[in-house]
Amino acid sequence: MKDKNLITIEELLKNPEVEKAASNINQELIERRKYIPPKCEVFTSSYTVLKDNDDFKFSIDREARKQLPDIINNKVQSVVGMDSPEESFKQRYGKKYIIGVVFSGGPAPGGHNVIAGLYDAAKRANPETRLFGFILGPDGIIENEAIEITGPLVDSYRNLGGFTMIKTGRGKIDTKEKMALSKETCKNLGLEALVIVGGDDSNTNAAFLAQELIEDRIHVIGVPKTIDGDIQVRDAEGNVLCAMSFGFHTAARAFANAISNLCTDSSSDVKYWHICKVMGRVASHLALEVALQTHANMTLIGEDLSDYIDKERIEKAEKRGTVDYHAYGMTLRHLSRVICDGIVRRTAVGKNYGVIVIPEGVLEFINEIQVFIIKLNTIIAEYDRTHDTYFHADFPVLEDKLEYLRRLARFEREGASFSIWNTRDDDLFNDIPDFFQEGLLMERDSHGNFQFSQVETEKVLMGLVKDYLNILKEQGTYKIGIEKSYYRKTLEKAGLDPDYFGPILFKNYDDSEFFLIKASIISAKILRQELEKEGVISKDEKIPAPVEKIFQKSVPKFKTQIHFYGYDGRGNDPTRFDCNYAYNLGLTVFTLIANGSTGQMAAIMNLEKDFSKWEPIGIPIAPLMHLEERKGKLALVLEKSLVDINSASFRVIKAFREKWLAAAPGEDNYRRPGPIRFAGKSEEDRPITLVLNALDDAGRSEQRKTP
Ligand code: FBP
Repeated sequence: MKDKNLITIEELLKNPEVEKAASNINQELIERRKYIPPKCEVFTSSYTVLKDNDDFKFSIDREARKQLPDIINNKVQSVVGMDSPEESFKQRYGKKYIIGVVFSGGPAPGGHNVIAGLYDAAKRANPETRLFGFILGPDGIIENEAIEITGPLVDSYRNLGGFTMIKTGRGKIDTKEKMALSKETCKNLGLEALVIVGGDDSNTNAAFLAQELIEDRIHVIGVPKTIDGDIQVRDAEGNVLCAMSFGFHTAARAFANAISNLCTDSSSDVKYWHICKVMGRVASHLALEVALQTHANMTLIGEDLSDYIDKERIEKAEKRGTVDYHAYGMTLRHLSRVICDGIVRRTAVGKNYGVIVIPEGVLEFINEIQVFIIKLNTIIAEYDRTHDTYFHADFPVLEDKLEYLRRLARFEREGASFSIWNTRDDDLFNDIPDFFQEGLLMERDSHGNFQFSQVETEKVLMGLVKDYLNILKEQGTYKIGIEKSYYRKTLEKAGLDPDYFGPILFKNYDDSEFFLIKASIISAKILRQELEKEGVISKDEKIPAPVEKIFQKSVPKFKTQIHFYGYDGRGNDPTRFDCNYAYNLGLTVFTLIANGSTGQMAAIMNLEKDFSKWEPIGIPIAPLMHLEERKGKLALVLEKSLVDINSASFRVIKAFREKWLAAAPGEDNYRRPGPIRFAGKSEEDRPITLVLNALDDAGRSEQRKTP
């Protein structure tokens, strides 16, 4: 029925409240755009120069020396402020530059501020300087798709998340043809410098481009970005040059806020286990930071699992006089047992709920899966190479791919050809669920990396957990603990004596706060038999209602809610830490360009300290490169930094594991990081991992000082 008193749509749309709601501009956006990040002390000088810093040494790979001869001897460069340099320097610094910038790989909060910092520094040195942004990542360079980055464009993206301004892509300039096209683009635009904002693979690419473009005097500068936090640079002596890439803090804080909310919900509703997969393609840095931020009940750290040694198995094998190679590293099955153990222990004290954090890349650290990944990477790359075609195009559906693998195993068995895929591999592979087979056979990214974000890791793991919990339930060891006071109240209310029934029902009818029904009583039928045996009831009598109620209450249901935290946090607006960090990286980039550097990566040292101690530097990329297997071949790449299980941050979460599991009567120990707060003073100003790991570094440098 139409209500005559309703305001007309025309009037409604003119209402200021409606206009406000329909506008894309809200107060948060206005505040963010207005914010001017502080500059590191050196950038307040009129000019910034670079000084080679010989304190840092690298152990250089022979292949890197061969392939990157013109940039391999680059040094770490410190940025120094200067107000009145020589006239020739002033001329070079203040000349009109044409600079290109590109985002490469996954978005990371803070990227727009790198551009803003670079833009501000470049325009300050010479307002005539022009900045071009390549669209959709490295493909934009290859195809010469660029836009000019203007003041209003920069202003509209200051302190905002994403890489929306010029987009990004995972393209790679990895062939002679692509390299030639990229060179042509740079020359056509008259670029003096190209800035690549990317992860380990993109900075690897930056080094090769720097080498290639040196003869054309086009300088290439890298900027370390990735939410994964796996670009951490140390010199040969372990001195930290880059402790963390920008974007990590924001993503971790966004994930932590959402996961902390689940901790709150879960401990209120007390019926769900929330399984939270968090991004980080391989390294578990994000999961580690989330653990520190939230104190979730269980957090798996991939690097810890691969380091696992089953001492019991080793001892047993030693007694037999043999070696048990399966005792090294954790298997998927064993991992599911570890998770079940935590679940069963919490449930025994009445907490059949909780939050489990699983790093996206956890499977990389599980022996048997890693073997599959490596073998399949090699098989796919080998196929593409020898057939000069494309495996995924030739075998579009799973069944075709499996048939190809079966063929390889058969050839191997019949001795027709040598293959790394044998019958045992094939049998094991056929034992895993379809969706997981599909995941493992999925297309690799342009850098040859396995795309963990596309695999339902949590589904694989939780499938095993569910199966094992069912077994434990049948064995009577997975039970909900019954609170003593609740038990007594329930029986007394019905006029039954709790002390009479207690020893019949429970295996621990003593001083415990939570009682556990005996393992043998796994059904109402067995309960009735038990009561009959004890002479409590006769054959025709019913189980007393309060006793049945207590039994039913002890039967657990394992209910899960699955979540994936990745793209959401990656798209979050940056924390103040990332805003300031990325902006100063942009300022550093301009210093590197204006001082004629190439093959360097902009970085800031002392990020864990107060802002006044931040030190902008240039890090040489080539000396950091080493050989790694990619697409079945050895390739020079920047090494990914994994979680160090001896680091302070890991040792801290290990020390608190039991406390945060909270498998004891009483409250959980959750921490509430809250949402990212751009304004106000209550926001944590830097990642906790960064601060904790620096405690180790402070210790190490003290040790170095002591003779
Ligand atoms: P970068 O290393 O390029 O920064 O990307 C990291 C990441 O966000 C990973 O955490 C994740 O595994 C992957 O990207 C997802 O890739 P895609 O965006 O292609 O789905």
